[in-house]
Amino acid sequence: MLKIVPTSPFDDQRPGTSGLRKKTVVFQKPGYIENFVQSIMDCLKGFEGTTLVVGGDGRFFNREAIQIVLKIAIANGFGKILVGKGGIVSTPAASNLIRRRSAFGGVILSASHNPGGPHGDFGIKYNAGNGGPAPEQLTEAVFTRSKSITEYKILVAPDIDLDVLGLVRLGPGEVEVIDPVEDYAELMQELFDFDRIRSLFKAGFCFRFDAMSAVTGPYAGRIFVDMLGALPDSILNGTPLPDFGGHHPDPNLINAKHLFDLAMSPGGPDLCAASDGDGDRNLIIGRNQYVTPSDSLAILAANARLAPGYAKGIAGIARSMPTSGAADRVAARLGVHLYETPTGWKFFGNLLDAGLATICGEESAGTGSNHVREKDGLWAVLLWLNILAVRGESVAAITAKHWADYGRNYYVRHDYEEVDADGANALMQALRDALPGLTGALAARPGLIGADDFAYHDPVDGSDSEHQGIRLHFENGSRIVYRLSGTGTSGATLRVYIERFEQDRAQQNQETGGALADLIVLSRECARIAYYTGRETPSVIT
Ligand code: VG1
Ligand code: CO
Repeated sequence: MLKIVPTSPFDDQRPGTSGLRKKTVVFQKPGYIENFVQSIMDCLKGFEGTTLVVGGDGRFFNREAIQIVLKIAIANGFGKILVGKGGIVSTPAASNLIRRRSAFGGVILSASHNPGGPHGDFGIKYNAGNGGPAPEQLTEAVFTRSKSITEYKILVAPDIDLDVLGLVRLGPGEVEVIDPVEDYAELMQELFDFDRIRSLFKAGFCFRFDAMSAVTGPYAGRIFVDMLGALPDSILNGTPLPDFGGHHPDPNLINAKHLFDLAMSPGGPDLCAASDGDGDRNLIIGRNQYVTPSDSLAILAANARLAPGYAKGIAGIARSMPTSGAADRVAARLGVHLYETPTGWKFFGNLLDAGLATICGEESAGTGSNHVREKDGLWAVLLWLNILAVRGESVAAITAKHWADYGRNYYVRHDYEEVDADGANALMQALRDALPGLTGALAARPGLIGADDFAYHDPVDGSDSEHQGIRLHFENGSRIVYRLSGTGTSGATLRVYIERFEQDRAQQNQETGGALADLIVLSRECARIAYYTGRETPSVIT
């Protein structure tokens, strides 16, 4: 039975960098998620009778939200829904399912690396038929629609049992509960040399992967242990839990400090890795060697040919603007184009679809390729394993050789989290006002040779995105970048990205904080951070 429910619009459903993210309690407000899902349906065209992929990262409210999505999607005319068993599908696996199964699109329930639980965050996003996040025009249309919506359509039907594989009818449509790992594991087998990685493990290579009690546990167990022969105790926190075991599923050096300590300990594992809530981020730490995401992108791109899926070479590299310039020199060496895009994976989609780029990455622990249209945590770990297996060298040796060859970009990100939104906006405005002619707090700064507000012109669809971050350019390629986060759920978060290039091999072994000390002081002074935010120091350093 179909029910049309009168509803009133919500005015706070503006999707950010990657979908709509709010406190879980906001999503639990009567009609909130229904409004947003119906708004998505109202903005899509021509989906009658087609297939939709649905799944999430297993966080609190995931199962309830999925039942609502299934009933609204079929009430609106979708013919079939593929949903992961237990409501589980990682973000990259959802992207793959949309593509492989020729679905019209997908709905992913996740707030990614944000904490979950009743007091944590929840999120939802729509991915299009290419498997990638909805383009800005669509997310804007959905937001506009959510402000004027007056009713939603939903089936009146019992809930689907998400724990039983197979096909069941739901109203006029059908739902297939599928194994969320199978298609993804097949794709990984096509891209990487599983035989060589298997030999690596057989030879005693010591590996730890922390799934952070989030979505990647089932994927890691199947691929690393069952298929590649890693020891079962290689996987830490491998069972998805609604509250992620009370941990923060963001694989950075603070939340995964135990991995860092393990990798730095005498006789520690050869490779420690982790992924985030929805499986699209990656953390890579070799024995005695942390690899920054920016360096990881550069090293993976430089060595991609060692994996069967990239043996013919890569067409181009894309990185988000705040990501360090390390990949730029790899692109130059390979003779391929380097694309610099705004933050957020959606900007890579057009480049990948058009075949202009093959490998993409962001400083925020996101790396991926044209195999799907999302960043992909396990993919990055598998590509590292493939490279390590073929080169037979340690992570530290590969990284040191890379720096010696290409130069090193010292890099750090400072986050000032949950600051007052008005203060953060005023800080950005003051910087913008000072850009022409380098006036105000930008006047007479040593080494500052220029500044701009990053704007991107999409070479594929011709769209323009402005105000994507303030860049201060210093001599020798050093940079300070400022932008406000689009994924936070309370107050504002100011992100400051600091980078210095070092070609001299003798100078490549400094401690990052020391190597960047002068620029760090400048980053605070140029933006008058303490004045606008009341914070002397950042809350998170990655
Ligand atoms: C952050 C990162 C950005 C990433 C986004 C989504 O956005 O900086 O690089 O694409 O999260 O990642 P922001 O606007 O807060 O800086 V995820 O793992 O949430 O899909
Ligand atoms: Co994520």
